Amino acid sequence: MTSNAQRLPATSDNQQYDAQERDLVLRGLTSDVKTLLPSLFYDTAGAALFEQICELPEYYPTRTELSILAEHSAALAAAAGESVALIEYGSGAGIKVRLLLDHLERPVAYVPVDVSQAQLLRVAEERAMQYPGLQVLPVCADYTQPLSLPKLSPAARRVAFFPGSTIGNFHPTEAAAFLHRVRHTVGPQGGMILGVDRRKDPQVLHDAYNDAAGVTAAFNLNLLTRLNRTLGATFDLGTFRHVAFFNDAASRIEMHLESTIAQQVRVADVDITFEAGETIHTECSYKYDEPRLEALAEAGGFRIATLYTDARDWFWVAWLRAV
Ligand code: AVI
Repeated sequence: MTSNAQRLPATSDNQQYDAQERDLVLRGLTSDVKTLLPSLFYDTAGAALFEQICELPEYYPTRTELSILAEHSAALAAAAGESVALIEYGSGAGIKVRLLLDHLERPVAYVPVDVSQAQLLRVAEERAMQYPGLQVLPVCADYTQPLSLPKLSPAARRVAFFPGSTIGNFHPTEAAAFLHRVRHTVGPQGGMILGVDRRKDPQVLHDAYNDAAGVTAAFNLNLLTRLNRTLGATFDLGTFRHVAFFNDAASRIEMHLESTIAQQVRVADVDITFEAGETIHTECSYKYDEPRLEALAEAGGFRIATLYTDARDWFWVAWLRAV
C-alpha cells in the first residue's frame, strides 16, 4: 500500500496534542470569522452520524446519486472505454464503485484513495476478491493534498471517480485546484466521473440540512465533542446550537455552530471568546448549476461530455473529459 499520511507529534504545556490539528483549529478559531475545517467532522462518531444522515428521508443526495449510477453506469462504463485504471478519491465503504466495476470492460486497476486505513484495506481486499484479475492498489492519503500514486500501466486509460457531491464541500477555487490535480493525474486521455449536487428549491436544500430527527445537528455538534477530546477543549454543548441555511448569492448551504451565550472556551490551552449569537462556520456545501459546473470543469482542465441526472433534476453524475 502507498501511504501519504503524515502525523506530526506535538506538545503543549501539559498535554500532547496532534500539532497539525491544534494549528488548524486554532487558526480557524482565532480568525475574524471563526471557522473549523469540515474534515474534522469525520472521527468515528462523526463518520457513523454521516452514515445515518445518508439514510434520512430529507437527505436526498446519496440515494439520488445511487439511482443515477444504477441507471447509467453501463453508459458511463462505455464512455470510459476498455482497460481503465479507476482511481476513486475518498473511497469510504466503496459501494458506489461496484456499479462501475460491474460494467467496465476489462478494467486493469482500481486505486481507492482514503485516509481511513482500516476501511481502505478492508475495501481493497473485498474488491480484489470480487473482481479477480483486477489489480487493487490502495493508497492511504488525504486526497485534498498532492498525491503520489502507484505505477499504472501506461496503456491504461486513467479515470477518476469522485462521487458523493463532496466537491461541493470545496470552495470554488479549491475545487478548481483539486480538479486540476486530478487532470494532471489522469493525463490528456483521461476522464473523471463526478457527483454534483444541483441548485434547487431552497426549501428542499434547507430541509436536507435541518432534518426533523436532529441527526445533522448531532453531526455538527460532534465537532465540539471531538475538540473536547482531542484538544482538551471546554465546549459546553448545551450552549451551542446547529444552524444551517441556503446562501443564495454564494449558491451554498452554510453550516454553523452558534454560541447562544457570551462565553470563553479553552481550546488547546488558548482562550477563545464568543459573543452571544456568534458562530463558528463549520461547512459549505456548494450547489451547482450548469454555468457554474462548466466554469469549474474548464478551470480544472476538463470539459463536460455528458450530464446524467435523475427524474427530479436534483443531482448530476457528470462525465468529464480531459482537454
Ligand atoms: C460529504 N458532503 C457531501 C455532505 C454534504 O451534503 O455537503 C456533508 C454533510 N453535511 C451535512 N450533511 C451532510
